Amino acid sequence: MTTDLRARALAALADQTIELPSWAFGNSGTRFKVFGQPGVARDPFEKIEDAAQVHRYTGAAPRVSLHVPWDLVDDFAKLAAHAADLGVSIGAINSNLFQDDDYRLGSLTHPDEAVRDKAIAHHAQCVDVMRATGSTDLKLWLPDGTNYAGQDDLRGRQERLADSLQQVYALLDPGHRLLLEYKFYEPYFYAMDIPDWGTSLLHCMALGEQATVVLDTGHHAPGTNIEFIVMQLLRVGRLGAFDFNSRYYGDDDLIVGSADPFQLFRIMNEIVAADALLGAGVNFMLDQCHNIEPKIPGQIRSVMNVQEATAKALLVDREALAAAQRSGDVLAAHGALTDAFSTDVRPLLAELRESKGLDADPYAAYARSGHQERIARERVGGTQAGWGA
Ligand code: RM4
Ligand code: MN
Repeated sequence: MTTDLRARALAALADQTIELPSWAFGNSGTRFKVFGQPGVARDPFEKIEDAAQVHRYTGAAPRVSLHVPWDLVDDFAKLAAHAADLGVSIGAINSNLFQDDDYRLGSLTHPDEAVRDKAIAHHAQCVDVMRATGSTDLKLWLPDGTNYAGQDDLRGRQERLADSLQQVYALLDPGHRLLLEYKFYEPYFYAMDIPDWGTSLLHCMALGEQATVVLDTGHHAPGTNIEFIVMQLLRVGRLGAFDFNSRYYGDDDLIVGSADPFQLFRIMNEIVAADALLGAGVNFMLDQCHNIEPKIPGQIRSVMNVQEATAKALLVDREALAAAQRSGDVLAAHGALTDAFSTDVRPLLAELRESKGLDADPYAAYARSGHQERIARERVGGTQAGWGA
């Protein structure tokens, strides 16, 4: 790698940030079993303490997304101050439309206006949380859908959704954004109401400039070319955020970069090619669950994986790539990517961390710190956090 490319990569990596999900620090599992783990956070304050540990060792994770009502507290200003004391801040506020009996047939798409109103009012509550915590992003994953052909009118549901979203959008302050997520299946299996990026984008475009698409890497059919979607959303300035995770089958929510590091590299390559790593309004978030592995180390590993993929994307020789593309040299063009992907960027990242006064290996440094043993010892009594409201 040239010294120039290396220096530019280091500078970009120094400013890259990754947002952590509060729910990664609570207990989670599958529909078969939720395993408890010693030392798991019991309330949102402890979740933020855990997230702050990830930031302390990586220096790259200064924000925490909250989920409402899971993270409801009496005093959100106090929670934000607690975060600030620990060197982090509150990121996106996630609404929850998937755990209320009233939403069996839908929330923002429900045939009954009273239920739709309730789902809209929930977003007013989330916007209040944004105001109290200084968050700028309202993140909406719509779990609505149908299980059987004919169960409801597909088009009617879209019209009701458009109307509900407009009411949610109207709640936002000028500096706020609406991040609209899509998912191709689950919890419904015939038709989801926002199954894909196209549907999400259409709704965002109808709403206005403050609405952008969230791409959760686990929310596509197997084999989908995700980097193509990244490129397309960047082209039209509507990629608001990622929910990063890995999948082998469905929405597995495994550690980002664990299943297919080359895919993560290809995604970050589109980001770097479009100069969208910094200052382009793309919020790089994690949406993961650590069902069997310890949570803080799981998040540290995830941040490191995103940094590695980013570093490799920054090392692509873009001049050589463009020249090969222009001359139709298929293998040289592909080689420009695979050369960068094959580079061991761990020494570069170690250098970056040391220049920030951090340990070269955040994962090992956290393990040595004794923190995991301390929380296991100290956090006794109370109820561990999980997917309950
Ligand atoms: C959903 C979706 C949302 C996340 C919840 C926990 O599948 O990915 O982003 O808030 O899970
Ligand atoms: Mn998600």
